[in-house]
Amino acid sequence: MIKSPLQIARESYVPKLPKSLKGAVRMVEGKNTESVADQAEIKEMFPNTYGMPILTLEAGEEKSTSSVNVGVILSGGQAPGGHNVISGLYDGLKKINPENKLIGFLGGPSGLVEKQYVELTSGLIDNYRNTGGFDIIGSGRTKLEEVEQFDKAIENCKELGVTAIVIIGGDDSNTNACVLAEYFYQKGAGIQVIGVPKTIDGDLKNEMIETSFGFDTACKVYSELIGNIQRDANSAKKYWHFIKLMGRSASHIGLECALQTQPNVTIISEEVEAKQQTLDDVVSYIAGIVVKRAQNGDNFGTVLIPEGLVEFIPAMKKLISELNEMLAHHEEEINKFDSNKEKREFVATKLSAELAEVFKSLPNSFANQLMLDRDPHGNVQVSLIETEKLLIDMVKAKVKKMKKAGEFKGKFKGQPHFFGYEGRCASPGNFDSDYCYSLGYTASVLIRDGKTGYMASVRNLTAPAEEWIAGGVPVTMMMNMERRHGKMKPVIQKALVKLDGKPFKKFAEMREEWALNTQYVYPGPIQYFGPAEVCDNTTKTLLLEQTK
Ligand code: FBP
Repeated sequence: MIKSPLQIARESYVPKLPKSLKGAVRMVEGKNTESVADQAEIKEMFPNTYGMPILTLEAGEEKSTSSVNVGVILSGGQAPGGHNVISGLYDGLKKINPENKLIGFLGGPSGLVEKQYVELTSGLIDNYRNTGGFDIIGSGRTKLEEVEQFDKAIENCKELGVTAIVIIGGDDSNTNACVLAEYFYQKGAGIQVIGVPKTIDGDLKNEMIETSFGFDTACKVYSELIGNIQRDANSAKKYWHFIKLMGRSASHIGLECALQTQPNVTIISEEVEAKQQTLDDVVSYIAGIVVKRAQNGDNFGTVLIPEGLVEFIPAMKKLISELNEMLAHHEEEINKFDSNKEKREFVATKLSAELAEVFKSLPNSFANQLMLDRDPHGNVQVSLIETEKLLIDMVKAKVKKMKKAGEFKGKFKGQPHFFGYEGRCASPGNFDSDYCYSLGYTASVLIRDGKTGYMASVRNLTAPAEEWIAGGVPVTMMMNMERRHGKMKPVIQKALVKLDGKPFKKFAEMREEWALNTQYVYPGPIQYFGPAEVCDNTTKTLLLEQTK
């Protein structure tokens, strides 16, 4: 492995652990829990893993256990810090019993079913400490949902002597982890399953999971890039930059980047939905700011667009949901057509009259993108939908009309950008390095104490790492019933941006000023060495959420 000077220097960074995890640890049980909604249905589906208590780790007495083999899986999209979850887990397991072994299943959940694995030794792990990426074992999006897959997993674990699996994933992967935990329990398989909250999207959070790992670093990378673009825009003063930001569904990334960089326009999908806005309303809002800035002589600006926007525009949401069901039932027929034109025509005949009209009114390239394959969890792959280009075209058409009517005297030239993959594998900043290591370490203690169906949780995250509170939360506590692939399924409830929450309120209070007066902030790159106030700080979202 060829290492950059930064990677070599970062290898010696020692992640900070909460005080309670530094020595011997004991587990304290709290109150029993309920799921966030649909309690009766979830309880019936998870008779053994429902209602378990919240767990907190405290300083305690040394506990010796016989040696175990633990499996670890990285699931779904990459997020900065995954390697540190694995190194924290490894170090925790070795501290509990030096004979413990860690096995990495390769390429995501499929590695468990296909018995593709590697033993994670200290030699291997040391090369990946504090690095970005998931390449130590790879990741994947295979969904484990068939009984045959579960039974194969049991068979493979038995052959490898694995008695616990840690699944590092987002809401869908952790839902899966819980289904697996329940199945293993019911079958008496003797295999524990522990989840770890990962996703740059920031939508796996609740009162016990304050943030998912990777959100902090990814937002800092995007904010650096947005800042650089803003400085360019403010220097050349000739382009409007439309920047789509990853984060499949929720707009947390857009909101956090807005708070960090103060762009002229930020669209928050949750607000668009709450106000029942149409695509034209969104376009008119952006065009309105383009016109007002032009009146001040500013023919430039920045617009942040959340990746999932189209799914929050009520008419589009209905269309996508009908498309999801329709595509699930007519996949084979659609795939027989060679051209997108034929596909579009066929799809339009299968939609309800009202939505067929909406579908037909969309630009062809955009309609084609809406028909693309869903991911294994039934989600539209919004990263492939070019909303930034669509909005540029629509704003351009609108201001052209206004120009003709004498309502716009400026210029409008749009530049599209999409930031997503640029940040997902970045070197984790100190916050994610420490947080991830602590999560992995916490998972080792949950395994030591025989827990299953839990997610590792580390809280009090705006305090210094010493004061963080580690523990476990039953995954069933976060679940509700949702329609997926045309059927009602138990899933972890996605945390969307709260319009009455402090981060959104702060943004809403400032946005008019940021729109008209150029008040850009240029955050610059993540700093790995230097004073704590520069290197250890976390997101504005978390800071605002936790201010009393
Ligand atoms: P996870 O929810 O699995 O963490 O993935 C998040 C994400 O990065 C989204 O922001 C994005 O829409 C999606 O993954 C992209 O998926 P892919 O990696 O398959 O291109």
